[in-house]
Amino acid sequence: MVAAFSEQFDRHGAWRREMSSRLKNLAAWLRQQRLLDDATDESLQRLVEQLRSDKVMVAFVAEFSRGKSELINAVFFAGYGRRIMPASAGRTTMCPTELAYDAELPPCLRLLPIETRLQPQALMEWRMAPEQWTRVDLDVNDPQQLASAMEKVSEVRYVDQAQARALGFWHDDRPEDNPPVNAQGLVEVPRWRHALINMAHPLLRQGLVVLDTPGLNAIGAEPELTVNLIPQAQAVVFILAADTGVTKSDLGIWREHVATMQDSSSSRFVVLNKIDALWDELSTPAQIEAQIARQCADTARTLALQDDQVLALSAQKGLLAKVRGDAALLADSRLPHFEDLLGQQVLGARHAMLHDAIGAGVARAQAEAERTLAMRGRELSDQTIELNGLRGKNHQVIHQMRLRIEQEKADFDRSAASVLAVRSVHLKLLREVFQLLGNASIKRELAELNAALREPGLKLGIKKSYADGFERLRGVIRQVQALEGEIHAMLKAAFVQLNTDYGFALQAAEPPAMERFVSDLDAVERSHLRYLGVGHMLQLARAGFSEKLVRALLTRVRSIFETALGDIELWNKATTSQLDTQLRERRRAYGRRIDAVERIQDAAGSLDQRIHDLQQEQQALQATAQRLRELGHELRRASATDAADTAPPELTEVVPA
Ligand SMILES: Nc1nc2c(ncn2[C@@H]2O[C@H](COP(=O)(O)OP(=O)(O)O)[C@@H](O)[C@H]2O)c(=O)[nH]1
Ligand SMILES: [Mg+2]
Repeated sequence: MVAAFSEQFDRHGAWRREMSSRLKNLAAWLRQQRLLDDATDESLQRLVEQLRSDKVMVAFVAEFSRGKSELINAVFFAGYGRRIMPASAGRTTMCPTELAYDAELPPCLRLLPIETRLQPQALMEWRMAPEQWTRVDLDVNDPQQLASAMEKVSEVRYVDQAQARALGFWHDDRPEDNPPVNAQGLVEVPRWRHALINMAHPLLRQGLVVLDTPGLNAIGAEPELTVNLIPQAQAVVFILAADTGVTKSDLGIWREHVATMQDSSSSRFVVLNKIDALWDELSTPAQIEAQIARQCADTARTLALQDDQVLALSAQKGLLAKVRGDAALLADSRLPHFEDLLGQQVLGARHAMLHDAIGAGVARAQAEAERTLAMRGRELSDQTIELNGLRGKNHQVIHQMRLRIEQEKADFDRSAASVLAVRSVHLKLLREVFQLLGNASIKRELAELNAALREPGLKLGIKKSYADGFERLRGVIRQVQALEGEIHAMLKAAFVQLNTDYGFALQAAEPPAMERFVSDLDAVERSHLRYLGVGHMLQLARAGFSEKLVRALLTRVRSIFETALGDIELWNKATTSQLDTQLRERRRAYGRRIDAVERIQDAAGSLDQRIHDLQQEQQALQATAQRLRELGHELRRASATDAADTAPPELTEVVPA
């Protein structure tokens, strides 16, 4: 069964919504049972947020006029019945364009003027300065207005060579790659540097982000695109055209931006577009078929791929067929096969990632709740034994027992001091971790690389500086890992002591793994080195360019360190919550025991009645434990349902018991 990308994405969206409503129900139920500590609450909320805001970015990377925008229209926007991205001869995207949905904003197109390239800020920083962008509101109900507003991404300006050079579109060392000069000696450059389209399209609402890029010249001039944006996309679609074959500049883009991403986690697709150019009326279908196969094989060989890794299709006919509802033409366009693969790979990977996160989160919540239930169960049976021992005893014995419980409680109250001592050691170590992952630390570790990049002139030793800088950053993560180990060992020892001394059931949670941040750093380093490796050394000699690269680097490293910090904070919270929960549960149990004995002393309640109540509470506790297992099981089962394979599930409300 071949499923259109939009259907697969809808199902994935429905699955995400279902999972988040199940997680919310789990949290509500846990809260009702007084089994939800702060840390579990926060980690479940984070999961819900992750499910809600999960983004899937599909980046289209290719030379001018290969049909990127047309393919985007065909796969995502055919429902509008017309082109949304400008894709007709002479009306091509001139600047990188991101299509996404942000509920905080009205439907609009935001454009960042090309002149911002003369300033050092990274694209990420410009994103946070909305006033610098030109905003055009979009009327989503008026396809005509929509399409004409979108044409802004095709706007150009004419500047002299010096300006073109300053903007990054003119290179004296590679004259053959420079844009043409008009009769007045002026160079055509894009009017905008970056475009953000905000639209409440169903796919975009569910977290799809589409990145349309212009050709080689413009991509090359924006280092951040290459080192940050494209490597972070979940899928990169590289497009060639059947009528042009593989040209030198196609190869340039392939080598520079696509081929090297093999080792990254994103899926890569190679599309041979415009196969309708081969639909020759005088050839038989078999001949056409053979010709397409031959061209795919040639392309595969040039790019060093397997034949079946090149997907032949016609974006234009695919779009036309969808708009007209022409099933035969749609089949001929071969668009559905590409959509199916795109959906399966991208959403499959997304599903697996979220499924793992849900599994881990639910298992943690369940373990925490089970620990509390076990503790409650133990208290109940201790108390039952205690009360059974009072049968037929006189007042004096009962009084003695009360004194003993009060003594025990006084002993227990002293545990608070020990808990406090553990916490203060814990916090001291954590503060070291927070400092290591803070901004000052990043700046310090990258100071040399930063200085090397900012030094004027050719930077021949720059690769070494990168290697050193990143080794230092990895060193920081290793230090954090060591501290985590230290904290974990300290907590384990302290918990064993507290458990023996005061009858707690504390268990030190495993620290969050840091390996993934090391590999994130590796990926950033690779993307920078790769970028410098393909002929950007000369550009690096320009101060403005290096400045941008430095800023792009810092923002990226900062976000990796912040994520690591977030994980560690949650781990810390889990420890604190566990201590709080156990202190609270124990205190409550003492209160109940004293209360029970008091009632018996005052003859306010019969011993038998009290013991009977305890038995009922035990049963209720078992029912709760059973329900907890069921909820966990249901959640895991629903999460495992492959979003891409099943019909959208009904949104079942798990009614709190
Ligand atoms: N014959 C044919 N032309 C196409 C196809 N896809 C795109 N085109 C045309 O190729 C030109 C460039 O397409 P566009 O999407 O703007 O290319 P981009 O620069 O890569 O975004 C436009 O005139 C399109 O109509 C296709 O599948 N078949
Ligand atoms: Mg385009």
